[in-house]
Amino acid sequence: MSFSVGIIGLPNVGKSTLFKALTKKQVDIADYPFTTINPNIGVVVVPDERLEKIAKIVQPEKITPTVIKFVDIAGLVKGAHQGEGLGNQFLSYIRPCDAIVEIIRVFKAQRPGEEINPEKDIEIIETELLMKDQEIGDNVLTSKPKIYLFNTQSSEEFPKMNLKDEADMSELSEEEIKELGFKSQLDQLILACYNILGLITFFTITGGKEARAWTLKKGSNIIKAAEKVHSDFAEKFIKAEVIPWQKLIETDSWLKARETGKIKTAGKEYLVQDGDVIEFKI
Ligand SMILES: Nc1nc2c(ncn2[C@@H]2O[C@H](COP(=O)(O)OP(=O)(O)O)[C@@H](O)[C@H]2O)c(=O)[nH]1
Ligand SMILES: [Mg+2]
Repeated sequence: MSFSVGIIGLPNVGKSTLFKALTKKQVDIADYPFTTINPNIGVVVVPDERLEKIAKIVQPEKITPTVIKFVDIAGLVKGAHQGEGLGNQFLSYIRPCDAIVEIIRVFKAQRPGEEINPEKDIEIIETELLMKDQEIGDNVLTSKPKIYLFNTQSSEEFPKMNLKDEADMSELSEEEIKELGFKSQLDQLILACYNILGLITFFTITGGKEARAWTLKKGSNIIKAAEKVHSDFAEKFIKAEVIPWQKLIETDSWLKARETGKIKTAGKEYLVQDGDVIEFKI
């Protein structure tokens, strides 16, 4: 199970352009079975240098990053809550998402007469979500964590991005992108989503066979982490060995880390920290 982020915004603001950039990027990133679950849902690798560094030490047969899902949600127009556009279908796509990226257009539209007005666009969407929440008597849609992403004409600081360039660049090789001097902000966006979802990452190295990153809600105890890895680890949990990733890198091997007392024993109350490398004992 992975967490999901819905991409929303008015028509023609760059939602599908962003989606394309995110999903194209996967091919180069990692040996991960990239899937477009359906044309609107893509599984995206969460970039993590720590995993690469751990893998360098462990030399595993397999490296498995953690992922989040992005959903390209079409159909938000004024009146969507009353069924305009794709209306209710659109709203039902947002409901299961854990967070939202809302794209706001600040590039000139191809069709004349479409002014740039971020405040107004934000308000239209807010109103649609709010009306729907009021209709069902709940605050499911308006209370989701949200990132406002401004789709700009030129490259600027995050959360301003040039999505068209991002999508165009995603077609090129890493060398070509370097030559053009383009700095992608997609990783920054993915990490920002990870953060607003309140997620942290822990790692397992399963006896040197596989280095793997796992997603966990901030503030979870180690049993919750164990559940992610294997139900047996949770049910038969006795203890775990834990080391912060930096310490493992500094020490250069799991064995040396153990010998020098850098690996700590954690009981079931232990709160997992971002970057912990964990070995479960059952
Ligand atoms: N100039 C410019 N055009 C863009 C940008 N992002 C998207 N577009 C164009 O806007 C149109 C709509 O984009 P699309 O991603 O399909 O919008 P969606 O309806 O929100 O999914 C397409 O013609 C894109 O090429 C951008 O950053 N700059
Ligand atoms: Mg679209």
